[in-house]
Amino acid sequence: MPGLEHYARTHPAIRADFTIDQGWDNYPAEAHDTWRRLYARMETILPGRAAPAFLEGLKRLDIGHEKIPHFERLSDGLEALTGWRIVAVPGLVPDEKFFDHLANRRFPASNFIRRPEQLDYIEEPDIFHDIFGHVPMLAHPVFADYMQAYGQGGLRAEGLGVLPNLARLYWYTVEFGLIAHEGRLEFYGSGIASSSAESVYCLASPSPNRIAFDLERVMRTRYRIDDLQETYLVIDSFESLFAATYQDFAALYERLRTGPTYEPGTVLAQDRVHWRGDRSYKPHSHAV
Ligand code: HBI
Ligand code: FE
Repeated sequence: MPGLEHYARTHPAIRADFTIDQGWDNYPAEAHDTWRRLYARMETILPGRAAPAFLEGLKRLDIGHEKIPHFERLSDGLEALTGWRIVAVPGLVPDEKFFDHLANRRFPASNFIRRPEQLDYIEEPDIFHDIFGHVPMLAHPVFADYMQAYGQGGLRAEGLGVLPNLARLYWYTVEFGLIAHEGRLEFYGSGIASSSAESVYCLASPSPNRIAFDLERVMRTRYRIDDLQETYLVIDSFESLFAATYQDFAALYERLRTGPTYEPGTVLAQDRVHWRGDRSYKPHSHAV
């Protein structure tokens, strides 16, 4: 994770909490054009696939099709709904800074956008992932509380050696979560909602497993950061997700000190399986 000194070379005005000014006036026309193309592409894919909560958030926030959104303006609308604001950061920030922002209902969003030749894939979260992917769900009252609780839990977990476990919870819910809704699956995860390939694959492909969410199970399951997922975890509702995770994790962390860690594609006898993947898609990378 880059430190303050690293970012200070390119962002001399970076603050101790790793925030910077968004610098909206400095985006070249090409940057707005990349936003417009990414937005237009996702817009045709979302109906019938994205959870109503996501679509509702997108609609209520008026994120903007044509130009990169202005964080202050967008934050005013978001704050009126759930009390969250968006702050600009230059990229990934250290875990404890990230958790501190979330615990205070501030979502750190990268201020840069991918280059035109990176339309389909980027390593680091850019403004399209952070804003289009994450912010609609922050307009949902229960999900907004879940995100804050995750930040508070992260701060408490510092130094306990369990951050990899906690990061898996974030990955399989906030980033790549599916939800069962009226007998069908839909997605709410930001990594899905900001990817034209994964937003189709996650629901339509026979390849990945789709397994009911279980807290200890997810904390024991590795994930891939640079490929389509082999397993998606399915929640029944945002209320049940919040209820399952709003507890003191001390006893759970104690259990996690021993016992198995599962590879991303594993299906267990105890799993409630919505769909058992045929594993026809072969991932080309390793899991973390
Ligand atoms: N920083 N900007 C940014 N965005 C993230 O999603 C992020 C981060 N720092 C740490 C982090 N995520 C994860 O490692 C935590 O969920 C543990
Ligand atoms: Fe993300």
